[in-house]
Amino acid sequence: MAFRSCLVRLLLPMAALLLLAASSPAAAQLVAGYYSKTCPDAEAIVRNETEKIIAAAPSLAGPLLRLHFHDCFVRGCDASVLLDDPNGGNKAEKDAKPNRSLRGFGSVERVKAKLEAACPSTVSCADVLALMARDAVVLAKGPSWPVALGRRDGRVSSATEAADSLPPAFGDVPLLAKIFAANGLDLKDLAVLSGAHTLGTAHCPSYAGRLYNFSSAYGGADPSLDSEYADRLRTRCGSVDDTATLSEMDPGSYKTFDTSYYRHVAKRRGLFQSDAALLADATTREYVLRMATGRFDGVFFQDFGESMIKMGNAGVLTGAAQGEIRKKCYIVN
Ligand code: HEM
Ligand SMILES: *[C@@H]1O[C@H](CO)[C@@H](O)[C@H](O)[C@H]1NC(C)=O
Ligand SMILES: *[C@@H]1O[C@H](CO)[C@@H](O)[C@H](O)[C@H]1NC(C)=O
Ligand SMILES: CC(=O)N[C@H]1CO[C@H](CO)[C@@H](O)[C@@H]1O
Repeated sequence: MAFRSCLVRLLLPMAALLLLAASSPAAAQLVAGYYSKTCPDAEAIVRNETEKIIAAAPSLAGPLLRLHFHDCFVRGCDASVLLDDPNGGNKAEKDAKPNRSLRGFGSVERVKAKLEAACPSTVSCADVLALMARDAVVLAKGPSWPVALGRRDGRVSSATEAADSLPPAFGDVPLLAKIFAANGLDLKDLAVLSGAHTLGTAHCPSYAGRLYNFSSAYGGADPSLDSEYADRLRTRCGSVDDTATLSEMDPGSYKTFDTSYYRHVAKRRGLFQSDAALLADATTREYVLRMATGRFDGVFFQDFGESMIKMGNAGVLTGAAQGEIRKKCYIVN
C-alpha cells in the first residue's frame, strides 16, 4: 500500500507533465497533480483543513459536497457559486432561490486563506471546491476518487442563470435528464449522483408541496410518496411557509455516505419529487432497486467517484487565457 501510494505520487505528476506538454494551451485539460510543482502541499492542506472543519461540524459534509455540484451546474465548475454580488445586492448565483440554502462558504474561505499563505495566487477556488467535496465524502466514510486539477475561476455570477440551470426539487426524469445532459451527464449519472442525498438535510419548503396542496385527490398529498411517511413528515413540516424545520433525505444515516438513501427511495420515501422520480424511469429505477439491496455498496462507491469526475469536468476554464486565480473566493481580483 505504502509502496503503491509512493509510486502513484511519483507517477501522477510525471503523467501530468506529459499531458501538459502534449496538449496545446487552448485545449488544456484538467490533470492529476497539477500543483505538484507550484504548490506541492496544496492537496494536503485542503485535506487537513477539511478534516478539522468536519471534525468540528460533521453536518458540513453534505453542504460542502453540494457547493461543488451547484458550482458545476451553473457556468461550469468555476467557483462562480462563491462570488458575492459586487454591488452588495442579491443578484449573484448564491442568491438564487435554489441556492439560498447553501452552506459552507466560510469553510471554503478558510481553506483558501491557508492556500494563499502557502502559495499565493496559485490554487483556484474552483479546484478547492472540487477537492473539499471529495474530502468531505471520504470523511463521511464514502469513497475517494482522483480529482484532476487546473480549473480557473470565473468572473461572473448570476442569480437568474442559477435559477435556470439548477435542477428543481419538483423535477421529473425528462427535465432532470435534460439539465444533466447540459453538463455532460447521462441518466446513470443522475441515478448515481442523486445518491449524494445520503448526506445532509433539507428545509421544509423543498418538499412541503408534496405534503399539502399537491393534488385535490389523495388528500392533497403526492401519490408517489408513501402515505405513512407523508403523515410523519407533516408532523415535522407544518406548512409550505415553514423555513425553520430541517429533515434528512436519508433519515437514520444522514451523516454517513452509504446506500441507505436508495432503500428509502425504493420504499417511496424519497424526500423530493426528484428522488421519487427515479422510480418512474426504467434506467434510473433499475439502479435504485439494485443499490437498495445493499449488495452493491462497492459498485455505488465506484460509480459515485466516476460520476463526480465527470461532473467536475463540466464547463471548466483552463489555461492562462481563461478566467483567473482568485485571491479571495467571494470576490474577483
Ligand atoms: C437530481 C437533481 C437534484 C435536485 C433536484 C436536488 C435538490 C436538492 C434540494 C431541494 C436540497 C435541499 C435544500 C434545502 O432545502 O436546504 C438538496 C440538498 C442536497 N443536495 Fe441535492 N439535488 C440534486 C442533485 C444533487 C447532486 C448531484 C448532489 C451532489 C453531487 C447533491 C447534493 C446535495 C446535498 C449533499 C444536500 C444536503 C445539503 C445540506 O445538508 O445542507 N444534490 N438537494
Ligand atoms: C497534514 O497533517 C498531517 C498529519 O497531521 C501532517 O503530518 C502534515 O504535515 C500536514 N500537512 C500539511 C501540508 O499541512
Ligand atoms: C394551492 O394550489 C393552488 C393552485 O396551484 C394555489 O392557487 C394555491 O395558492 C395553493 N394553496 C396553498 C395554501 O399553497
Ligand atoms: C451565502 C448566501 O448568500 N447565503 C444566503 C442564502 O439565503 C439566506 C436566506 O434564505 C441568507 O440568509 C443567506 O445569507
